[in-house]
Amino acid sequence: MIDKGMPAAGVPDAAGPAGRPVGRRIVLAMLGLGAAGVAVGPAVRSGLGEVRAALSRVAPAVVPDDRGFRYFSVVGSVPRKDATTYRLTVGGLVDRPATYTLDQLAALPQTTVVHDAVCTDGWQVDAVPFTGVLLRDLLDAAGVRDEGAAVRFTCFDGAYSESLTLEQARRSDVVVALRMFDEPVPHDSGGPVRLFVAPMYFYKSAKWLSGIEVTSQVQQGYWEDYGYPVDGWLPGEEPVGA
Ligand SMILES: Nc1nc2c(c(=O)[nH]1)N[C@H]1C(S)=C(S)[C@@H](COP(=O)(O)O)O[C@H]1N2
Ligand SMILES: [Mo]
Repeated sequence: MIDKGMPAAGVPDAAGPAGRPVGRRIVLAMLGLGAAGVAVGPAVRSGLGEVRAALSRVAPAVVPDDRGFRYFSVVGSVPRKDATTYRLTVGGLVDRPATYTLDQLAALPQTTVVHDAVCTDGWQVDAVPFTGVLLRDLLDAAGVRDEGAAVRFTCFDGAYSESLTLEQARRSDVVVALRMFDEPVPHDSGGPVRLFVAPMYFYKSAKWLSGIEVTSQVQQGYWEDYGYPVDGWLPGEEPVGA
């Protein structure tokens, strides 16, 4: 099932984290680790994990960092952005499109959301504090038009995308994060600005966030093109009646 020469359709940069192609042997080693995996229920792992496992050249970091995060990127290298070069645009179906610098985002009211970060691969980091601007504040500042029903996120890695319904986007636990554990979000963790959609699997939390676009309907994101659910609720988090 793995590495049967699957074309890299939708995988713009079929290379490992170091920019080198990930060979079959390494992929098998990773799958071995995945099979030994933990926490997430078997249904989730077989449903979602295998999708990603089949994309044999997209390699998550095998070794967790000291907090337990495993670096993930669908491209081999991501440009670094700082206070001088970083920009976040808010546009689409809004009355007042805007572009924010890092300093401008930092000057807005900041909210801390604490929640477990849970990857579908079977790892999680408990109670991660992410601090930043509530997504709904940026949407309100932009003035969502009546036709707006969803939000699409794009990233300066040039490849990843995600989306939420407007209702999900307006929740008080969805934050455009500038800080993590009360430090600036590091590059490897998606800094200087990443999304944190606390009640959903971590794939919904786009790293290296560069664009927020209000759309008329949900446009599925990167992993969703491979079968991941668009509504990526964590177990028990799905709103009643949703
Ligand atoms: N831009 C971008 N965002 C992304 C991803 C990615 O590959 N690119 N991977 C997602 C997945 S599947 C997970 S589990 C987390 C990983 O975050 P980390 O690298 O900080 O551990 O980021 C999510 N956001
Ligand atoms: Mo993930």
